Amino acid sequence: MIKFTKKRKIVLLSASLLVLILILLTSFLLSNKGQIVTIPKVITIWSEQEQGCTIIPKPVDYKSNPGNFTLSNSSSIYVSGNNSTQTEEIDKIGQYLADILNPSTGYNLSVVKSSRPKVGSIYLTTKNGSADLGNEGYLLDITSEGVTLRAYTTEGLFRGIQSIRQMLPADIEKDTVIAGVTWTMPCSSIIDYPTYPWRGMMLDVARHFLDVEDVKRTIDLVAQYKMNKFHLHLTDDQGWRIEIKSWPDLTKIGGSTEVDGGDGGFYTQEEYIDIVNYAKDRYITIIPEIDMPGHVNAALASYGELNPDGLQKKPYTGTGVGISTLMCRSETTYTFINDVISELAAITPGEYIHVGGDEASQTSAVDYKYFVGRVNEIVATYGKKSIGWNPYDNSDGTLSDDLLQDWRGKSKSAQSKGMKIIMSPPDKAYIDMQYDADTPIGHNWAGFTTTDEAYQWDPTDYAPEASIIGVECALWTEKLETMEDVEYLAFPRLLGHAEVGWTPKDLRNWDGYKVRLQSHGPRMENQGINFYKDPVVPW
Ligand code: TNX
Repeated sequence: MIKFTKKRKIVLLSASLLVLILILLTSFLLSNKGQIVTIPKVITIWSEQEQGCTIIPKPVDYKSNPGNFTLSNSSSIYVSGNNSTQTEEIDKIGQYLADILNPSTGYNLSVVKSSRPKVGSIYLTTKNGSADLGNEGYLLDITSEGVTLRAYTTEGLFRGIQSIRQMLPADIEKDTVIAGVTWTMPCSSIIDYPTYPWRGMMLDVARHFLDVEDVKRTIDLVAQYKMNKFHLHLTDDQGWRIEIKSWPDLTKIGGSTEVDGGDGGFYTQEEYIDIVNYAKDRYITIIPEIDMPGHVNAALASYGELNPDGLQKKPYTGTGVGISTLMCRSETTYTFINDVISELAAITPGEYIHVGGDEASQTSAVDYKYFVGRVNEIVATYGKKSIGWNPYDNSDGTLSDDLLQDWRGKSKSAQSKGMKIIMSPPDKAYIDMQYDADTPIGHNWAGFTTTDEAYQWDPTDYAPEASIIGVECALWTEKLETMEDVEYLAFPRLLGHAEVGWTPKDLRNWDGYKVRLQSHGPRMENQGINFYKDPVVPW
């Protein structure tokens, strides 16, 4: 047996300790490689042409490096959070990504819960994700060895996987196996986070009804451009589309028709919950809207007691606006609203309920202000905050933590109350406007809106930056009926609105954007999107 002197023992012990420390340090550094990044506070202007980036919305920072990463049949998607609940959440995001990548590659990429990704894999993690990234920011590092997506929250990872998918060849968006494609992504490092926390689309399902499947498809389509709010305009003169169990005729009568007298339709509460959950899995909040005190003929047609003469109105299938009002001084009206809001709030996890408030030309100004105050009290009773279209902000009942959805611009009341504003200027963001005189579908009361016009605007053109919470494009459906029509009007303009909400103003310019948009043509085609090939883009 070898005997050590005391001195030798100490030397040996310190040497092993040193080796241990070295091993621990190297493995720590290795497991964290690529994460020592300072999030820039000052935006550096970079050009997509120089860097070869085609992502929409344009990331805050993008550096291209030599080489490519290639996805292969032996790649996996590794997922790891800071605790087991988070890892489960990231597992679902990994699965969402696998479901996009597997059909076209023909691979069977599996999701592995581990923080030790094998070479050649994609790694999604919140470990060491800096809080400076905010809830939706992410870091994406692509080397020939692997792809690392890091974020502070799981939401940031969901936004980040949209960039991963856009960096793969456009064929990735097909739903059948495409042979002969090398599935590469350019080596690069991306630092990205949104400018505004509210980036949404509104869909009017009242003028023409769209079923659950159409709504889900639209949610999927907008999720890929990192939008996070989906606003459902659920009621209007022509239709009531959400089941209210205590007032069943709202859907039985009010939901039975639509513009031009079609069959209409409505969502049961179970279907609505299904939509809410579907959106939630895509980190999108549903914003339900009950439009009042105007735009209520469908309710007036369903219940006589909501009318001054006690008689039900006739269903309305025209396209006029400003034709109806609730009785603002009748307690029956507030009992009705209380029941509607209480049922809707119970199935709406988001913090906001939109209460409309637009074009109430049958309501006197005094009654309108009184009405908004009463409605806001009801909304608050159920733990929600309200949103309204102008002139909703003019009422004393509108409070600083309510939101104005601004379709007028330069709203003084909202600003003086310190309310935040969702910007929806009709000549830019009403995507039911015709593109030009030759395009067959849409309104043109706010003018024609070509794809470049829909892109070249900024919310700060209408209000100071501090008042703005974000951007929403609105698709009203008086003039459209089918999902094909929805896609034709929304695409490609919606991509521009997604970028206006996400990308800093100083990084945006039409010349760079139109080239990126062009490269999205095949992606939209592969998803079967019926988009308008606006001649302003070199498709
Ligand atoms: C205005 S602006 C409306 C809607 C119409 C739309 C058609 C606003 C809040 N309301 O009632 O559907 O124009 O473009």
